Formats: sequence, structure tokens, C-alpha cells
Amino acid sequence: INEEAKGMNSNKFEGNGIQFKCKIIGMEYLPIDRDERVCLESMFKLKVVVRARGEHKQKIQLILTMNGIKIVDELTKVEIAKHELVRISFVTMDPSDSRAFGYIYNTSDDRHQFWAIRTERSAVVTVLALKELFEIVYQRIKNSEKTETQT
Ligand code: I3P
Repeated sequence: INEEAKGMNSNKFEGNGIQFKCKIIGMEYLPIDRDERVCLESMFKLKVVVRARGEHKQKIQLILTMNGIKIVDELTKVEIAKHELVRISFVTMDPSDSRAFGYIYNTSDDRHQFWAIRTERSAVVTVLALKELFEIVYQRIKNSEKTETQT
């Protein structure tokens, strides 16, 4: 039986995954890996910084796959960042802006990057897809652990 026929093993995040048109508001390092207030302060600051620069924000494709989040430059298709899900510790939406969200990515040397993203459409759509991806991936991890303890 192939994966498709088994059904439960295939989902929209497999293969090329799903992508969202976005722009990068900015990224900065935070002292902690989760905190709503700290993230929103950072979001606000990054918005001010990018506006002050007076240039267009970088247009990107934010791609969700089973490996995590991939950020690619919309025009050149050059990969800007790759964030494995297990290293993402916090996701937040900006209550004052329906088209902005951000997340914390923990680097291998345990530094906490906050990525502030502007979505083309409502940020809720992207954040819900991300939440769904987290659930699928964690369910898989749980299932494989179960199989391991059974054998
Ligand atoms: C914004 C303005 C910004 C643009 C922003 C627009 O419109 O065109 O330059 O950001 O896009 O909303 P307005 O002046 O009416 O507020 P970029 O130049 O960085 O693309 P955004 O909403 O996607 O951030």
C-alpha cells in the first residue's frame, strides 16, 4: 500500500507544503524563549524600525512543511531561513494588527530569535495552519514513541 492509500499519513504539509505570501517586518534576539508582552514589544519596535528605514519590507513566501517553517525570498526564491518546529517555542498574534504575527525560534546555540511577519491576508489563517502543523507533527512524535516502547 502506498502512503496515499493509507490516507492518514498524507496531509497538506507533505512534500512542497503550503505557502503564504508575507513580508518580513524584522527579526531580533530576545532574552527569553516565551513571553507575550516581550514579543509584542519587540513586534512594535521592529515595526518602527522598518518604517523608519523607509524601504519596502522584504517580500517572502512563508512555507509550512513537515520539516517546519521555511522562509524564501519571493522574487529570487533564495532561502532566507529554515526553522524546525521543535525549535519554535512561542507563536503570537498582534492584537492591534490583524495582519501580523510572530514567533520565537531557538537557535542551536540556544539564542532566541523573534521573527515578526506581516501576512498578505489575515494572520489568523497562517497561525491556524501553523497550529495544525504542530498538532500533526507532535502526534507523529507521540505515535512513534508509543511504537518504540511497544517493541
Ligand atoms: C502601506 C504602504 C507601505 C507598505 C504596506 C502598505 O500602505 O504602502 O509601504 O509596506 O504594506 O499597507 P499605506 O501607506 O496605505 O499604509 P511595504 O512598503 O513595506 O511593502 P503592508 O501592509 O503589506 O505592510
